[in-house]
Amino acid sequence: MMRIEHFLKPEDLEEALRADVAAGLTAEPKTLPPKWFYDDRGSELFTEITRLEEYYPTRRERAILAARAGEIAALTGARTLVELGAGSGEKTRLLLDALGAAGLETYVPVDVSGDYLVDAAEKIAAEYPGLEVRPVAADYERHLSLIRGGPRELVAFLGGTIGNMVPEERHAFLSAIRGTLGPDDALLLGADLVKDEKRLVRAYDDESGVTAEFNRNVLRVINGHLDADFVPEAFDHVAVWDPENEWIEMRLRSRARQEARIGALDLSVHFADGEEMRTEISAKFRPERLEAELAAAGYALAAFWTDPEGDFSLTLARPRGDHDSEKTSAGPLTVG
Ligand code: AVJ
Repeated sequence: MMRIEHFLKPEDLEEALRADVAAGLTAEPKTLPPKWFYDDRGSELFTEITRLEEYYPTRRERAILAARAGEIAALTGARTLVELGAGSGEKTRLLLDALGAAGLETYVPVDVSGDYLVDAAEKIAAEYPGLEVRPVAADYERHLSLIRGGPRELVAFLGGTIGNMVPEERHAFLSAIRGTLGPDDALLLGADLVKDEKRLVRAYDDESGVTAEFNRNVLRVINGHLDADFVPEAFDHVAVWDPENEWIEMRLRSRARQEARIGALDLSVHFADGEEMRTEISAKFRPERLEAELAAAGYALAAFWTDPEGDFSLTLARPRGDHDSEKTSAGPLTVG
């Protein structure tokens, strides 16, 4: 059995869910954070999304990694790979193959879901004999400083999940990662790019309705864990492009006037007919903005890659030494 390091116990997760749901459902407008989509069913639905014709990000990021993994290995000489939000199996393997050939010693997958993490880590350990696999169950937004990396560390945050954060959260998160990095370490960041609105909306509102089910799944998670009685089918899936913030917003729109009871919180929530509740933002970036945000968080770009279509980006960033912080003109950071 693989040993797993736990900074997050199942009770902590339940507690975080309660707090998020209590705050989000009593706010005006109501919101729910996207991290609660991913129970077993939600993770399966997300995997299904990644295979949809409309959902390009996973395929594009995989193509960039396939083309650039060798360069990433050469540029970083990484001996430790820390993957935040691990589990993107095939993409991980592309990295492990290239980094492994160049001297990678340790792989530290970090994820909130312990069960899933152990399964994935055991598979990888079996496929890469000689690689030390050290899974960590943690909330990377809260436990970053507790995660032990190693020398010549590469921290990978892939998939475009950075887009789930609002600008202030991104800044805090990128700065916190920066705080854990030594001069020989690096960050590998996957981020989706601004593009034609139609394609963006289609990617989050697919023909077959998989994303709609994924969106409604947050209500099932709340039902299951907080003794709630949401009727998921009583909410419509909505995906809209917000041109000001340059993010896709997913919402659940109540199909009628209705009440939901959340037993574990002793809370009843009223929804008006047509009321919309935000469940996710997925921000899209322009390269200049990404660079500016990274600079503001204390990084210098080592490489910036996109797929041939320019749909998705992969950035390799290094900590910027204090001495050159003044001469970097990061440009205005667009926050808010
Ligand atoms: C896993 C956060 C990168 O924002 O594109 C997919 C999640 N939401 N379809 C994204 C998601 C709707 C996805 N991330």
